[in-house]
Amino acid sequence: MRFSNLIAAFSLLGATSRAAAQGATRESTAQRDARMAWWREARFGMFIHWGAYAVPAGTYKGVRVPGLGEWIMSRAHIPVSEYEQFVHRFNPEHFDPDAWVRIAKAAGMKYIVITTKHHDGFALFDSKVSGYDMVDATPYKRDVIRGLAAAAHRQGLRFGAYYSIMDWHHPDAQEPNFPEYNSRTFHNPQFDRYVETYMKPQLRELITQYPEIDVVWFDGEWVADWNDARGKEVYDFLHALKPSLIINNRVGHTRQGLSGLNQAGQVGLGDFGTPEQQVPPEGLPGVDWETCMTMNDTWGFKSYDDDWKDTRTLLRTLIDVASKGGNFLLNVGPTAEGVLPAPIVSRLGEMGVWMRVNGEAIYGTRVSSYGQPPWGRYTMRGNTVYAHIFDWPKDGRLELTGMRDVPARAYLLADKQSIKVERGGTGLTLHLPAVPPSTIATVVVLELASQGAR
Ligand code: JFZ
Repeated sequence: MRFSNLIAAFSLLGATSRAAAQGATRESTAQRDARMAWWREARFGMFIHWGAYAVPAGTYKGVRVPGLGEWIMSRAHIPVSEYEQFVHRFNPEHFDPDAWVRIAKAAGMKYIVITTKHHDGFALFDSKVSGYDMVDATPYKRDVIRGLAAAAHRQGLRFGAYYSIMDWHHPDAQEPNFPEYNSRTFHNPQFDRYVETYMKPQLRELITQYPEIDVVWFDGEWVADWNDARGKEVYDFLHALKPSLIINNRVGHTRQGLSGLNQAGQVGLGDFGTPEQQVPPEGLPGVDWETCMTMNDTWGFKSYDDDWKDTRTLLRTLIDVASKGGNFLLNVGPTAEGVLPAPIVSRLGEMGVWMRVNGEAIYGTRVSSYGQPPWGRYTMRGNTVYAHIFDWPKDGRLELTGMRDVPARAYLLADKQSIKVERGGTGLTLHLPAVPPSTIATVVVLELASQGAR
C-alpha cells in the first residue's frame, strides 16, 4: 500500500467510525463542521413548550396538579377522551407568530425550537396521518407551526421541531391500560406500526411541509420499545430527507438522566448532547451540546407558577454556558390564548438590552484556555479574550487567572473605555473604574498581540 493510500485509509476509517457514532451515513469532519456552523455560532435559542396542556394550565378538576405543566395528562391520570376536551378547547386567538419571533430576536436569540408534538401526542402542525392535530381537532383550525416557521425565517432566525417519541394518545405507542402513561417497561406489540405508519410519516411531513426546519429535537426516548437501532434508523431517515438537519441525542435510547450524556459518558447517537436544567461543570469537552432550561419550574404554561429566575441569573447562565462551549435553549410556555406571559417578556427584553451591548462576547465564541476565574467567566474568539466580570472588585483591581502576556489592547465592551493592565508577580491585574457599566456582567475585551500569546 502506498503511503498516501494508507493516509486515505486511515482518514476514511476515522470519518466512518465518527459517522457511525453519530448515527450518520458517511460524513467527513469538515462536512460535519459545515453542517453545525450556524448552530455553533448561535449560542442562544428559544425553546417553546406549547400545546393543549396550556388549557388546564396546571389545574385539573379544581385541583392544582404538582409537577410539570405539560405532564398533566400523566400526573393527573386524565383519560384520553377527557384530555381530548382540552384539545377541543384550544383556541389561541391572540397567537401572533411575528410578535413571538420579535421577542426572541430582541432578546438576542438566534433560533427557535417548538414542540410540534409533546408526550400527549397532540400535533401543532397539519398532519395528514392524524386527526389529532391543530387543524383537525381545535376550534382554531390553523397550522401554528406554519405561521411560526415562516415568521422565524422572515426575521432571520433558524427553526427547529421538538418531537416526542413517547405518545400517550396513540394506541400503538404506549401502555393502553390507563392510568400509567409514562411506563419505561411496558411493551406495546404494535409499536413498530406506530413508528412506520405514524411517527416516521409525521417526521416526513415536518421535513417536507416546513422547509424552515433545521433542527429536530427528540424526546420521550426512554420508552421500553425505543432502542438505539431504531434511533439510528430514524436519524438516517431524516438525513436522507434533508442532509443539513441537526438532530439531538435523544434520538437514541441510552441517554442517562439529565446530564445529556449516556452511560458511557458520550453523546451517543445524534449531533449534540442535551443537558437539562443544568450546566455541566466542565462543559462537555469534544462534543456539541446545548443546555435547555425553564425560566420558572415548568416547561408548559402553569397559571400559578411564579417562581421566575431573575434576569441576572438567566444572563449569567447564558455566559456560563457559552464559556464552556455550549448553547443555551431557554424555555417559554405560552398561554392557551397564544400569549407569552409578562414575566417572560420583561426578562427577555432585559436580556436583549445586555446582549445588544455584549453579544459580541457570546456569539461564535469558544472555550478559553484560562479556566474559570473566581470573579466570572471567560469566552474567546480568535486572539480576543472576553472577561465577563460578575463580581466587581471593591478596590478596582482584578486578577486575571492564567493569562501571561499583557494584551495589546484592553477596554470595556460597553463604552470602549481603555483599561490599564499591569503585570505583577503572579500574573496580570486589571485596573477597573469604580462603577461597573453592568451589575449583571461587565465585559472587558482583551486583544492579545498574537495567536501565540497567552
Ligand atoms: C423532558 C420532557 O419530559 C419534558 O416535558 C420537557 O419536554 C423536557 C425538555 O424534556 O423532560 C425530562 C426528560 C427526562 C427526565 C426528566 C424530564 N429524566 O430522565 O428524569
